[in-house]
Amino acid sequence: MTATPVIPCFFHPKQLKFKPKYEWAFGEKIEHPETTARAEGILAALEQDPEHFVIRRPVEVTEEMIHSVHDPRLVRMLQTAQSLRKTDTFYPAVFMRGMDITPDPGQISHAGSFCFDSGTPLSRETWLAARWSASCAVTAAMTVASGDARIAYALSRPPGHHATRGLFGGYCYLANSSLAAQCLRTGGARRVAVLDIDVHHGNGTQEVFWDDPDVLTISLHGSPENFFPFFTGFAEEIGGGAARGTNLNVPMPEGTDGQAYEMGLEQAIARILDYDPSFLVVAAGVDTYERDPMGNFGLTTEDLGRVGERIGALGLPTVAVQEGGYYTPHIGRNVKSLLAGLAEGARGKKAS
Ligand code: Q9C
Ligand code: ZN
Repeated sequence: MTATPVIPCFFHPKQLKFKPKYEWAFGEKIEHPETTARAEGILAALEQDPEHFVIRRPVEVTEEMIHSVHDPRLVRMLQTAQSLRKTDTFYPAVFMRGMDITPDPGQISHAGSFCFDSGTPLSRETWLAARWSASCAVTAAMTVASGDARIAYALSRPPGHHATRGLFGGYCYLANSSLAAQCLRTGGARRVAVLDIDVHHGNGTQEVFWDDPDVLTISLHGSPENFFPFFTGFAEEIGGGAARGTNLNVPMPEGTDGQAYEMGLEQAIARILDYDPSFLVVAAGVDTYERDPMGNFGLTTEDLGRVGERIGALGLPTVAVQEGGYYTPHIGRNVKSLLAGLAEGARGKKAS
């Protein structure tokens, strides 16, 4: 029996410099869910298993690469936040619209014009952490594109799939999974598929590639009828222009368990097989976990392994980018289960 190859996992300690303070939840001030403990929990679990995972430092992403996905004005706003005072956390609070206004990305008070969600704050460390988070995704993509690994993992934090071309939100500042996909495209890939298994709709990825027929975007998530981000993620959203049919949303009801999830996943798998991409990006949120504090699905650690195995069995060179998944003592083993599943599936060992 041959061992599965070691999975390179990218992470930079500077990603831990950003500590969003709190969030309002129905009038209650709660600790901000996007904690450093998430990343630390994942890192500790991976480090404990050197037979299967090796931690590496990412190469810093270029501004040119970031601009291949993002409006330079969003980048400028995140950089503006670097001048906040050390102890300040800035919550966008003015969301002016419908007037003849020109938001200034050099002015922190205009941050609401570059943001869609008041629960996603800025501090002087946001840009630093977001840049290294994106660097993990892009380095993982380069590692797979060059053939150095068949599967690579980016321990991206803060997450990215809610960030659009011009807006941050949903705890996301830079669109890490989109950047990974774009990186594979510029590396010469014919077609790339992004499969988003975070429990929330990947609205940012959907928007970035909405008109691009060369990137298939798929998201499985809690129905936006009653779940964040509310405005997007409906099945009717299929892509625009020449890209019609290259976006697939699979909204699922609250309480979806491993068995029900499998049916949605099979739909996604069938679409990917039909599209025949040369690379796969998995927007790997683990907030589908039954005890996730933000999620509303009921997947177990073992279910996550089976999901990984099914995706791995596609046999595609794969970049897994961490998205959501909030702190429980199980976050590390959940990510490990998903990644080990990917490797097992890729090896051709059948799910039991
Ligand atoms: N007070 C990701 O999983 N906030 N983002 C919900 C709760 C938004 C989650 C409001 C949740 C965003 C990457
Ligand atoms: Zn999520």
